[in-house]
Amino acid sequence: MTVETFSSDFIARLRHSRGVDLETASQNDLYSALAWTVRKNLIDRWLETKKTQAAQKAKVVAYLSAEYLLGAQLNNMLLASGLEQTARDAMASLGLDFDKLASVEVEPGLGNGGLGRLAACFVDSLATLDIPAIGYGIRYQHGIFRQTFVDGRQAEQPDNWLELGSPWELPHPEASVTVRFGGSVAHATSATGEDVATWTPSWEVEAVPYNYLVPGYGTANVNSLRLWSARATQSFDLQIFNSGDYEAAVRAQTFAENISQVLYPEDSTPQGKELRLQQQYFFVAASLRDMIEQVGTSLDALRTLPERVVFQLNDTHPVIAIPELMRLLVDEYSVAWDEAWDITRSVFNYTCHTLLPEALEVWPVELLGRLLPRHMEIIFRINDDFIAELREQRPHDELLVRRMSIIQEQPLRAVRMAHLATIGSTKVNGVAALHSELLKDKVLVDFSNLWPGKFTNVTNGVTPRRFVKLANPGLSSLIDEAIGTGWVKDLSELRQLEPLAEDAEFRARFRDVKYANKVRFAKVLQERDGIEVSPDAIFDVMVKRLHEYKRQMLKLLHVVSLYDRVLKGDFDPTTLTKRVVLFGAKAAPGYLMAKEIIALINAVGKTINSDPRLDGRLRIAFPANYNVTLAEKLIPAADVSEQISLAGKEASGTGNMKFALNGALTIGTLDGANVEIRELVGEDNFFLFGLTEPEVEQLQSAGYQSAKYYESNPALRGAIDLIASGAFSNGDRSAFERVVSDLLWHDRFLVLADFESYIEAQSTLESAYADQDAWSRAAVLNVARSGFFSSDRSIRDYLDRIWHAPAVPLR
Ligand code: GPW
Repeated sequence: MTVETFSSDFIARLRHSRGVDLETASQNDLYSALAWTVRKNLIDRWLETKKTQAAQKAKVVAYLSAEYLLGAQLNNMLLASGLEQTARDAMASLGLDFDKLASVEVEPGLGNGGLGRLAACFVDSLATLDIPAIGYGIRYQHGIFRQTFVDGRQAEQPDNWLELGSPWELPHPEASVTVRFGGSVAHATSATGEDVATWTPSWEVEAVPYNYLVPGYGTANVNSLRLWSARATQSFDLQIFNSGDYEAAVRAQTFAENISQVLYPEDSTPQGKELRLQQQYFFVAASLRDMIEQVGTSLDALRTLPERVVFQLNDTHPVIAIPELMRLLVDEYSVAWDEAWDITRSVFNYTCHTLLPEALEVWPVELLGRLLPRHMEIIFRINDDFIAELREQRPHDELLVRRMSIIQEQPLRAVRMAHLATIGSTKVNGVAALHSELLKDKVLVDFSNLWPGKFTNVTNGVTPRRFVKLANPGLSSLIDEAIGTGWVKDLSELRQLEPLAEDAEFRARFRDVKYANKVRFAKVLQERDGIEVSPDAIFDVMVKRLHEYKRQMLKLLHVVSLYDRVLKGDFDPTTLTKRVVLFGAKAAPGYLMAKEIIALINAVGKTINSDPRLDGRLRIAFPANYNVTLAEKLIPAADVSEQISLAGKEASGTGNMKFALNGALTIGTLDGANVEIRELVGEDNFFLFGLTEPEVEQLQSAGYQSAKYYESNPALRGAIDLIASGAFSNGDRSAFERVVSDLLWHDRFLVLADFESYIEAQSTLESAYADQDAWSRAAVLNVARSGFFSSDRSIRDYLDRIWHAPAVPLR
């Protein structure tokens, strides 16, 4: 495509779809036309992909995820279509500023954090590897909230990403699927003596599919993401309307459409709200129906399901799919229960993403039984069969039965979704080596004893397209020059950079790229947030959801203790290496402690940033509303990556991988994928600190008392006392009382126990940074040795260990 055809397509699109010309177009008109022009160039590939995959009856990977944190679309679509330069030149030829237009896009933030971003990386890699795959999820009208700070405290604004329409989606209301809820179940016995259940639901909604293109990189393949949007059904409306109650009919519409209104903003802590269960069943029921219809609903076709599709459950959020498939097979298609169960178990696999007990989803039997009465019965039967089998294999162990039952009795009768997922799946995987071990040995130990072969690991990964090629063009060019361009599709090729770590000239160029990225980010921060940072400082970065187990408090105590020592005249601040501590973090709106910590970070920032005694050598920068768009600018600029969760709590982490791939050095604990990062990059190129997971266990079972660490470590005591003194709250000693007393009397995540070790590692880091050439060598080695963390590799592992779905390349 030439610049001229691009331009004329663009103008035509502006006129014919938006009804405006160049002179009258708004920024949104221009952005939309630009997006449409780019999209047009991927549609033929997309249609060809669908045709080829259908013709071959290839096995399809159906990824079921309640979240997709996609990030901006235009940049990725341009990369996939190879049109970036053409589009830029075309806009320039029309006198338009490409970058300004691109910045009109509001990223689809249909996820909370790591789990949702992982799903987005996975669909990217599946497409790139030519795997027939579809991502299923929910088209939330409002994605993750927009965060602002009011007097340093988090305030939430609704995300309105659809306000001006999205040019990337293709709605298909004619292909809607009806999803039913509530009502009651009647039972009868068939002529052959089988139980026949008839579910009479009490209400229903329509699920409208919206398709999104998921283009592979360096391939013609373009897969689909299908997100469902809720709409009131005609009959539902009509029923009420005929009764003459017009207002009720309109209200019913609102009620139905509520289902896909908003993403629940809790990350790793389910709230157990009824609407959330409605969302889960809504998208899962529509997706199963969609998939099954593609395979066929005759008995013969249904029996081929395991060869035609594999469903991957992204955590327990879509696990209601297991009883739903049983219901479809048994109740709607008259498959015998045992055969249906064999089919069901062979098509599902479950990925667990946590170790925190409070993150394990449970649904009260009362709620689930009211919303989905037939599913509740099916779950009970699955459980009865499972327990009968268990009692046969492990007689006289009723405690084991209670531990493993899908139904928990205390403190509330509820369905343990992780147990249902494990029982109903072929494979269960964790998301990093350590996490998968802990899953097997702790969280799901009874199940791994019963079915050792069921458990496996697939270490997470990130897409090198978005997080290196697009986000870090400077580094990408440098790599291209050194080893060619093959790394974007085969990230293990980065290994070829290793010898260049010894090349002083290469290191200097690598340093120049990092510096330029810091300058670029400083500019973004200035324009976006009015925050000033100097590119000459160490960029020390901690970006992730605010959660106590991730320990933003530990990072903050480091800063406060430095400040405290300066105040006490312990050392001369001019000897400090200039450092900007960058935070980015959203707190779940109902997570009060997390919000207190945000307020404290901002309060400390306000004080130290304006204290002349620090001479600008230590600053905190906390831009609000950290999202994928900001990450793409921030990560390439980072010198230091903070991965400081308590060992045994972070399942994997994926930000850690993005930083290493962009040449930041990690300071971290032996948690999640940090363990593998350190093994690969080498212990000399990683700043390790903190207790190990077994040490954490030991300390906690011996009776951890955080106050002892406070008593015995003067630097720690100084930092905590300074916070408690009101130094960051205009003398108000009570302002951060909750945070302080929690640290002193609870400290569930052993912040105080790891403080000393952390401070030591930070001082080692600071000395290391002083030798810029040695630092660059370590940074180059981080890049060269992190190719393993491509999500392409994760997907190959899923294919080998779990999915067994062959690639279907286009001719
Ligand atoms: F609790 N993760 C997340 F396991 O982002 F469901 N949200 C969640 O709700 C959960 C996990 C859940 C994250 C993990 O915390 C992180 O360690 C991991 O890297 C990521 O999922 C992707 O596997």
